[in-house]
Amino acid sequence: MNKKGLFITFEGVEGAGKTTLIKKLVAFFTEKQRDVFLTREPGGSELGKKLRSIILNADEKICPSAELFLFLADRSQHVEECIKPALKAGKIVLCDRFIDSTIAYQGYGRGMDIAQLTNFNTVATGGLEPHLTFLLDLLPERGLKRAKERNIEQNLTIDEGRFEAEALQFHQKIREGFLALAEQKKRFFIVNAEQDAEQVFCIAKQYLEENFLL
Ligand code: Z5A
Repeated sequence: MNKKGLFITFEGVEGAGKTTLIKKLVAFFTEKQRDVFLTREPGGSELGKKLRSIILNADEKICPSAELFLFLADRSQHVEECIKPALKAGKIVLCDRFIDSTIAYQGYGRGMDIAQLTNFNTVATGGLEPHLTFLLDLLPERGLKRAKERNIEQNLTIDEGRFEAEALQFHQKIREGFLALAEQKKRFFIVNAEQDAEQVFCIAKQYLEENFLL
């Protein structure tokens, strides 16, 4: 791989193991002396941090279109302020959720028009697409259980519960949405997230080494 920026995104249902994989990849890239920029949506920029606390708060009454535009506002600022400069500086950008989450959650989950959402995404990103997207595929009931156990273990209060509060059927639609996207877009690589975290990391690492010449 040359020293041009590389943009990698991570998608999947809640609790699929994105954060866990990203942490392992940060260590892997750092060992290779590559400059990594770790970020997430929502909440990657300063404005985004404020938006995140509004968007994910289940007590805040937000209609589906307002929810969508909050995610898009977060993304617009994030791309301009954080992602584009990091790529320009030749960094490896690891982003926890990006455009595909909008299609899966607001499109497949909330039932909004996918073609329209795709156009909105293009406005928010200026057409920027990831080079690679890891889809951690897991049954939503498994992911939700993992996330719940993590919250108990780490004594985390659930003040970001807007989507956790949704029925299992909603989360099943999200998984279907991600799988449909992965069939359409070449940049996706699906990893079976049922495997233990180390195996998930080894598969992701091997794919990177084979396809991005690290
Ligand atoms: N959203 C949207 O609707 N539209 C949009 O455009 C965007 C987002 C960008 C953000 O949630 C929410 O916003 C998200 C979509 C919506 N809602 N949901 N649901 P978030 O950022 O707060 O959280 P999240 O993205 O859903 O992920 P998470 O709960 O943080 O999960 P994770 O990062 O994928 O998993 P983890 O923290 O790495 O792992 C969870 C636990 O499982 C933890 O205890 C790990 O130690 C354990 N784990 C991890 N991997 C494994 C394996 N392989 N085996 C066993 N246990 C494991």
